[in-house]
Amino acid sequence: MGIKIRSKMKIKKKRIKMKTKSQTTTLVLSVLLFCVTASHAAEQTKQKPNVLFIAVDDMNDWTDTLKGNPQAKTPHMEALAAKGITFTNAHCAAPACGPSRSAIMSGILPSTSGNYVNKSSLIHNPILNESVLLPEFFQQNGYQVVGGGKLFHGYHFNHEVRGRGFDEYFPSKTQDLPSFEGLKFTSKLPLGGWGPPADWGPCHPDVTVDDHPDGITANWASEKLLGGKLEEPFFLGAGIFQPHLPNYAPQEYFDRFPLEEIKLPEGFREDDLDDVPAAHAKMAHNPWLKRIRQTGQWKPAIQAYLACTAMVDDLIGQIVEALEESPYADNTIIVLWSDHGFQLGEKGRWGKYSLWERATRVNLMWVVPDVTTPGTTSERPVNLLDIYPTLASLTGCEPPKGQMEGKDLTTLMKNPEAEWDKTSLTVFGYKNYGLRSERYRYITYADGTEELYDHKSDRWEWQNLADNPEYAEVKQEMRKELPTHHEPNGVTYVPPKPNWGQKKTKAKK
Ligand SMILES: [Ca+2]
Repeated sequence: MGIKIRSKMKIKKKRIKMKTKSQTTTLVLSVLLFCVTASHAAEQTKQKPNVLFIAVDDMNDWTDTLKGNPQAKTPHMEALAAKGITFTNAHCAAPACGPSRSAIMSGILPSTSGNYVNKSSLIHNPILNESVLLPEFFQQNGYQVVGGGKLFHGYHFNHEVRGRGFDEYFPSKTQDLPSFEGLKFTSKLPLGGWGPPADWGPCHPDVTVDDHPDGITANWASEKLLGGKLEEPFFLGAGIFQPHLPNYAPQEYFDRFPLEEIKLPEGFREDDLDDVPAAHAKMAHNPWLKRIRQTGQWKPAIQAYLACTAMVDDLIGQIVEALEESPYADNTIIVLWSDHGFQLGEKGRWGKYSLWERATRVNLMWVVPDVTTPGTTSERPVNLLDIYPTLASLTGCEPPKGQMEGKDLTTLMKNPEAEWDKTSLTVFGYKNYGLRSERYRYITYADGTEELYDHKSDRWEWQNLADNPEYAEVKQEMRKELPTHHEPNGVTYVPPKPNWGQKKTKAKK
């Protein structure tokens, strides 16, 4: 609303200016026109929109906007949705941090690059290494490029990309995540034996969100925006790490979700895997749910995911509010995305790494001054791969030739119901594909086995229709959308074990 009022005022001011000019002498008019033309050209260059790029890790559709779980509380994302457009049928290019983010940052499909899993190297992959990565793209187009927190996959950023394309990075160009050292705990963490990367729990009551690595990233982003020292046009990326495991958050967020009120996922069914080909387990084995159930930790783990999501929502609210209070509010595009979904028990899984809806569906929201209409949604199938070409289009910067495999979403921003014959593709590993149309999900694995779900009647993908002859034509149509090129697995990079500050997470004395 505010954005609209402000742009109307701008137009009115311009009109008054024109009227004054028409009343001057011819000579003065010519001089003025020359000045106006020159200043207009300068203004056009200056007026390239800024980009606020907010990334969230492992956030599935348990949000108010995507309605994947009524227990979720995300009022700030809901407020953001009211300002722009939410894509409700958006999916990742890959259901893992590394390949998903490599695809976002390059605009290249995993099946084209061979960057399929977290261990796939980025810089030792010639296709990706020779591509213009998104920060580099903005740098080359005269933007000031700053970033903080998790934007690339951690290994890629800290050990490979090392700040490439960024003028400035927080905390540094070799460390994307702020320190976990401010986190202390009173109680023993539930899966202590597994180590922090797979754990969860509330922090010591003295710990506030400002001590949390994500709070630190959000404070950095807010200070950047409010400090007034960014050079326009700028690209500011803020990467929030939660609700990625370990799900640590201040106690107040756990208090918002009393354990006795926690419900198990609506999409869970004990016999759900009975009609699913075995290939899914080969693609990525995941034993966590079994362990979580055995130790009676299912509801506490769900509570922790909801708590961390609520914290992230607060931080999104903080960053967006900082933008709105900044001098850049009227000329900044906001794009918010999560890198893939997460299963909290559905289909026997705790984690991502699958081609089902729970792992592929993501949050994708945009606020684009003078382009998006407040409070709109689009159900057309879109992909995170579309972010790069869309940003190029919205900023008027020419995208690198032959690199973009996603689509420009501007058409849907202007008309959310515009004709859109595209499907959305998720790739995980060599020749494993999940394809989402407006109605169906089709999955095909490297061994040729298949799944097909009708979302019109089966939102939890309980009934595999792949063997039902009535759907032969649907399958045939979906298959036409699959990639024709299947790049072999790229170079593997085995990074050093991350330091989670494990010793620092012991009980506070
Ligand atoms: Ca992730």
